[in-house]
Amino acid sequence: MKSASPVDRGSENEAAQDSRGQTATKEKSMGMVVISGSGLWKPEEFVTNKELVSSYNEFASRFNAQNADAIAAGTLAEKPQSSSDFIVKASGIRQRYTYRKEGILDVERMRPLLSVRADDELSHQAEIAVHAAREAMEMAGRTAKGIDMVIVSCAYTERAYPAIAIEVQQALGIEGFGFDMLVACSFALHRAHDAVAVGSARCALVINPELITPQVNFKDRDSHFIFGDVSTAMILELADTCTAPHSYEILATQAVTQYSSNVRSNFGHLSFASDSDPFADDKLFCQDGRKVFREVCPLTSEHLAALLRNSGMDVSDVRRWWLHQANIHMNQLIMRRLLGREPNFDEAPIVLDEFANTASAGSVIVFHLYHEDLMAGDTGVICSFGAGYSVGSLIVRKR
Ligand code: CO8
Repeated sequence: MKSASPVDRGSENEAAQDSRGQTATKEKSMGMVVISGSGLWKPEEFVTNKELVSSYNEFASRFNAQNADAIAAGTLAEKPQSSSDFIVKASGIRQRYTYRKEGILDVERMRPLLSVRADDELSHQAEIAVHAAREAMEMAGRTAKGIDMVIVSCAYTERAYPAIAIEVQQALGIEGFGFDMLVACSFALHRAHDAVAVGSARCALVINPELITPQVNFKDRDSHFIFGDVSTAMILELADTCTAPHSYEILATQAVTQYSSNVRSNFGHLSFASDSDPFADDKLFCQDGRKVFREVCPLTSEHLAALLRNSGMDVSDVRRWWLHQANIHMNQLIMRRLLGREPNFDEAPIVLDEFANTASAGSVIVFHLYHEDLMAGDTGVICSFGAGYSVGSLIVRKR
């Protein structure tokens, strides 16, 4: 399904729609919404490719030895060895931050060891959300009093309810309302933008507390290296109220979704009733990486081309591309399709080597780390893409 997320600001707007039904809206001055702050929290602990591969290979060797007869009889597949060189070459990833490293490299465990927190303690995910939120609030010069909407958007929330966003709201002393969304950052930024634009919120805090390593299958050679943990945040408010030193007008937003099971986790509340194993492999991150690569790159580059076209802009008008950090070849291919040449780091920064894929947080990480050098009037694009499939983007201009 393809859907558009137009923003209607009355006669001051210029909205354009292309043949695929994607809509971008270019705003002029009235009710202009800005990004006024961003925050990034990363764990102290990280796992290098070398550590990860060494642990996986030991696990695979033990598995193969323990199941030698079945493997020889052809009833069980041998576990192949992983390689650091392959990981760097295929993905650009050299390490990943881990909220808890303990347990991940333990061949008898192969998953992080997290404590169970009591119901009256701050949850793991709310804790990392608060870290990133505080930095974004500081950058925007906003206290809790000035914020009235909190959105937590990420690949997983650690429980169904109460919403992590509401817990964060309480921890920070924010009045108003909050909710969780299981989708990439741009979709949450769109919701925040629209709420501030129409006045249902004055100032929104959007947080991406990505605790992904607990859902990674570290026994699967094809995907054990892809994800890392991190937390990011952004503040959105009206340009009129913004006093931040670095702020960005949101000129246009656009979103598209297209159903696919090629990135999937079957983890969910039905496991209890369906008598299926809640810890089976299909309840962890699963993907057909080649198909994802083949299908998401054209979807994203066409989406971005349409966004610019519908906004009356050209790719050459964009000073910086803050793209989701999925895989270095995906990011390069998307940019090549747009620019007709290789992008350089200054145009489209990459942080995969340090952070790996951090789902909804990836494009916010690159924005946070690489925006202060832009000059007033410079234009950039924030774009997230991935599971769903879902692609969302925003055109922003430095004030
Ligand atoms: N070590 C050594 N060899 C390996 C390894 C390994 N670890 N893994 C695979 N190989 C082998 C394969 O078996 C294959 O061997 P052969 O040629 O003999 O069959 C060979 O290497 C090549 O394998 P592939 O063709 O599979 O390798 P690719 O070059 O396609 O790279 C990737 C694999 C890196 C997985 C690549 O396909 C990829 O990155 N695809 C895109 C995946 C992606 O981006 N997925 C995420 C999208 S969604 C998202 O980012 C948002 C968050 C989603 C929410 C979920 C959060 C948890």
